[in-house]
Amino acid sequence: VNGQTKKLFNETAAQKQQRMKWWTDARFGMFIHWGLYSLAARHEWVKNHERLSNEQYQKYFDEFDPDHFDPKAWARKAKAAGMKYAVLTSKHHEGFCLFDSKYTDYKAPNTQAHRDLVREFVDAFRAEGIKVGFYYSLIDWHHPDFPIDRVHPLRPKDEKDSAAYARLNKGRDMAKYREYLHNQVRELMTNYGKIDILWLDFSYPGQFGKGKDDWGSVELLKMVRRLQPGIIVDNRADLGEYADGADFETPEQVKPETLEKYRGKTWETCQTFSGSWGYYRDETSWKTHRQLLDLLISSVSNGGNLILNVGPTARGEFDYRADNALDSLAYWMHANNRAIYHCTYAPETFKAPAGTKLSYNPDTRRLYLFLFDYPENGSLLLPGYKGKIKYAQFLNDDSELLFKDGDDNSGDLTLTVPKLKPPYDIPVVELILK
Ligand code: H79
Repeated sequence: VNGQTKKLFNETAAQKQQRMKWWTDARFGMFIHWGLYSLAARHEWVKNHERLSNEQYQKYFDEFDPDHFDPKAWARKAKAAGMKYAVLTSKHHEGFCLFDSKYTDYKAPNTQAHRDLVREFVDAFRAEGIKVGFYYSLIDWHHPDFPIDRVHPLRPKDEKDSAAYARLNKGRDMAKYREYLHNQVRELMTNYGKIDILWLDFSYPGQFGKGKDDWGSVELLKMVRRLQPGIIVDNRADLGEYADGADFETPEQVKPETLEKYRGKTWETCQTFSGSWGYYRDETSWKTHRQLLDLLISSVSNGGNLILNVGPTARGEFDYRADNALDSLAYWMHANNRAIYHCTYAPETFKAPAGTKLSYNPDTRRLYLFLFDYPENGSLLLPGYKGKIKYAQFLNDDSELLFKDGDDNSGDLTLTVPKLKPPYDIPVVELILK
């Protein structure tokens, strides 16, 4: 508030950059939202939206039976799509734990699954060489000590009535919940080997809200980094003056055009296929292949990551729409991932012509031109590129593209492209700088 910031960890900027290098290079990850809400199949906030009590929600715990759960298949699909890390909801706001916690009975081992599903996720993804992370909800709509606030399913009808909150919260003790949350995060950071990412969600400080003093965020972060020194942690625990102790910003479900303002920061946009994070059977708002590609390309070309979410079904598999979307991304990434990994925004001098976006690999000094609109007339004018390009090719087949520096003083370069568009929704041209 007073603009003063304090250091939470003894780490230089260069050391932090080193710790995060694999992640900033990766650019593309998979989010997985899976829990009891997958049975309701109408949004992971169903308990909140429909103001359901624990008793009303109990049927999902009783019926949870993920007989098709096959995390190796999930991991293969993530890998094929070019995703380098995966983050699973160990516990979402509903409070149900996919892992075996000794601090609760509200967990997968006590359902018809009869086992720790987080452990199987970790083993399967690690085996495919994919980094693993845990999403852990700070919010808990099941725990008896979690005080009812303005975001709780059991919030009073008049959401500003402080007397009503006081009545509802008799017997609820935030200190006890805080201890529970710290205990569970300690379990997650202790029992599953090396964990690469922790994704805490989320804070809403202010009246009838919750923030860093409720979560004990500063102590929590210290514990996490002590147990997992290499871990990367998101920015949603509300660290206040210690905000520098968080590793990345988390623009959620934002439009690709808004990502330019994050240049120079460390960030990851989290996005869904259809709007909801949990499996939502009847949702019809699925993004097209082109929209998904735009999210990935817009992230990289503004120096950030994309974590794209899958909401598996209650039986534990990806539904056909998620499979189809991932297959299309796999096809595109197989041919074009050199424009994604280790790439960022292009140096100032290179502007993306209309209908294109640009990324840049600073190590190989190669520019990537994403052709959102394929040039109809067989050529593309690149303003200011004159004299700067050594070689040009399509990325999907390394086939040469001819180009010519302009002979006037405009600084233009003209790239020739074939009539036949390569079989990719958005083809990529690789420009090797002199
Ligand atoms: O796990 C996924 C979502 O379920 C969760 N984050 C992703 C990764 C999420 N859903 N919504 N949100 C985060 C933001 C919610 C904001 C609101 Fe509010 C809750 C708007 C109104 C109620 C914050 C709290 C602003 C006012 C109160």
